[in-house]
Amino acid sequence: MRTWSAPHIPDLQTAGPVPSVFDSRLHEIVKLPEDRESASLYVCGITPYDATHMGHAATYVTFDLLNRAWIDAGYDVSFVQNVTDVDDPLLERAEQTGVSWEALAEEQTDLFRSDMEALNVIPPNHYIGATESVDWIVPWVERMIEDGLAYRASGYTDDDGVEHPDGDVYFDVRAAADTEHEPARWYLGYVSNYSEREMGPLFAERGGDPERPGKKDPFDALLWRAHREGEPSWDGGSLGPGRPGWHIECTVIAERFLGMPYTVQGGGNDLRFPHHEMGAGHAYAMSKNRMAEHYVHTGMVGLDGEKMSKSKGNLVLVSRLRERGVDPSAIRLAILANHYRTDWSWTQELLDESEARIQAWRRVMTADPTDDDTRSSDAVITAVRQALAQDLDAPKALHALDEWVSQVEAGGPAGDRREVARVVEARLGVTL
Ligand code: 5CA
Ligand code: ZN
Repeated sequence: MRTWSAPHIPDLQTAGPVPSVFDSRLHEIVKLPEDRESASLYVCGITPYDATHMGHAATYVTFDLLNRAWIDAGYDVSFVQNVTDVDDPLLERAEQTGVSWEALAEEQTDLFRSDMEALNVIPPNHYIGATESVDWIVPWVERMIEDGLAYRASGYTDDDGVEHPDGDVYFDVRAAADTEHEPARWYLGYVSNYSEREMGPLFAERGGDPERPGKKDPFDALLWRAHREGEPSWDGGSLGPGRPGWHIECTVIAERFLGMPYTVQGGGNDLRFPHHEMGAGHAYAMSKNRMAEHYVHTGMVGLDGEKMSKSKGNLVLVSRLRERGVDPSAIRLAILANHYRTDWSWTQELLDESEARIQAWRRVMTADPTDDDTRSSDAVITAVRQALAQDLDAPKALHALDEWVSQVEAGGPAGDRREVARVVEARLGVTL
């Protein structure tokens, strides 16, 4: 798929530190990449309806900070993202609103691209739709069936009397668990560390179908959905016509463009289970390898204290703010004012503070240089880089810059203002 245009990233005079980030699987902060000259990143993309809300934006800005940290440290970064352009929630929304699912996906993906561009998010090297990946997915699912790691379930009649055909294919979570390696490369709970008691309700809430008759285990995840009347479908070879399940889409796209294991799998906390759990299980079934070396997850963004979600309808859309004339740099700064691992809420006050901040920064950072003594600017540049290298601590970086700005406004030494501005643009992605 088409991506979006890349922002300008100024070249800095020296290289930045290698970042350390909290791995939510290991539950500790680790330096990454380990022992490599390049880094690879897969960030789960949107399901294109109701995009881009502030939660999405915060998640993509977070991984953009990681990408920028790697670039600053001198790494080559391979970055891949998907678009879930066919899945149940998209089809349901299209039906409710009376538009075709293709048109809805295209319109929302376009909006997402323009929002990412406005927010200075570096585009992925490969931006791949689920609908583009079906031909790559089918052979993997066929092989999982041959290897005894997936099975075809029989049809059934649901509670509403709707008949479902034979041929849905499920991933066998018990058969697929790794018993060959020490430490194991996958088992149910490997990524999320959740107990099965915790997984139960999350699986049902987040697209799983624990009650579906004919499954070997309630946690078995859908790999291929046999064609139903009125649903889009693709040629599935020996699987028959149908469409892919959600998790296998990301696994196959990541495997194809990054190989396994790649450095970081990223997304919001809501993807820890089942999505990243099952994706890692599919990856092990396909390749006997781990999917990713590290898992990084962002906190959930709400509105005025409530979880922001499509179902609640309390969405703050980046495009709406932009239409109202809000400066995208202020939106980005509002996101950066919160640590990516905390859950936080969007408020008007946060936006007001961010608008005041960008104005103060512009006053100081774009003024003419006044002194050659660069101790003051060197110190703030080091503080910004160190804060971001220590678990992407953007609030700490913002605080260091605010202090420097106040001191300069109070008549203190500025040093090389232009280099500070370049660091702000390169590392925080904020246009001055
Ligand atoms: N298409 C799948 C991933 S393959 C999906 O989850 N799409 S999404 O549109 O629902 O979400 C896109 C990304 O935004 C995911 O990484 C998700 O974890 C993140 N996200 C969704 N809601 C929020 C929120 N309220 N706060 C923070 N991140 C969120
Ligand atoms: Zn995904």
